[in-house]
Amino acid sequence: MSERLPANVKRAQDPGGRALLRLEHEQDAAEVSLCGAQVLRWQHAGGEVLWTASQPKYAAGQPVRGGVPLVFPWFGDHATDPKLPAHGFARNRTWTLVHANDTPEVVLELTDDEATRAMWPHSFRLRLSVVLGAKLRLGLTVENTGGEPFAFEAALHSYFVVGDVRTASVHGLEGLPCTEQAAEPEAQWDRAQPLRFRAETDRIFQGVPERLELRSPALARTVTLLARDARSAIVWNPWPAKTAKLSQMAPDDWQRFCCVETANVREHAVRLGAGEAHRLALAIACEPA
Ligand code: TA6
Repeated sequence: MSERLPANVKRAQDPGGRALLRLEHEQDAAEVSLCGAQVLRWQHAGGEVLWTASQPKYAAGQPVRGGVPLVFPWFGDHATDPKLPAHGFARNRTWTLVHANDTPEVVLELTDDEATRAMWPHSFRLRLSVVLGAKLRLGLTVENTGGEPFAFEAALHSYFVVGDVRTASVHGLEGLPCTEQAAEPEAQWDRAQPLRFRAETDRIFQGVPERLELRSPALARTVTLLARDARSAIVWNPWPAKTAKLSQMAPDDWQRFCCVETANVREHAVRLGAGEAHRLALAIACEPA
């Protein structure tokens, strides 16, 4: 898209010189990288809502650790080929701006090419809509543009600033079936209670409600996630031991964030017939607690 942008959508560059789009609304701003259609920042009511690692790498073909990396078409490690990128390839590819308006909204697009088909033999069109207003609204549309059905996993892998993860809590997942993937998790926890962080946490919840809350007493802040057509949620904090093995992280970074991811994974992978489409939507609100 080469035509002029609305006044509240500006082309800019991130610290690594990669192209990004800056959306402005009243005193708020959001930044979206064309690399991976990754929302990098959301400044709201004078504060940053999305977390970024202390040693971020803004390099071509890889996600910054933070913001909202997109997971597609598989979640986690590839089921059979360890050489393929974790969390799929969508977050590593350069997307194209196909629409912008003065809401403000931007729509970025990624379609299959030889490189993606070598990793995943299907034709697809992804579109990510980002709308900035009182809330930050994301919509990920997946279209099967080929002649054969396919199944995919997808997630909005959102990193949130929490101040001190040891006093944060996630509400709305109580009593749901979940799988803990952490290497050194909490020995046991009361599933009837809101999720608290007391050890490495890497839990996949299924059959999740549309509304989840992340409460951060250290910031006197509540983030509300209102999702549509997302049946999974993943809650993640690496705790110190795993943090030491992760890229872009300072040793104490684990204390200041958690991920609450809006997804369709594992048994809730989405199946699309030829020509069918699916839209995963998320509205993020951030208010004083
Ligand atoms: O969503 C949780 C998770 O799958 C963790 O296991 C951890 O690997 C995290 O994603 C970050 O993955 P990344 O590939 O971005 O380092």
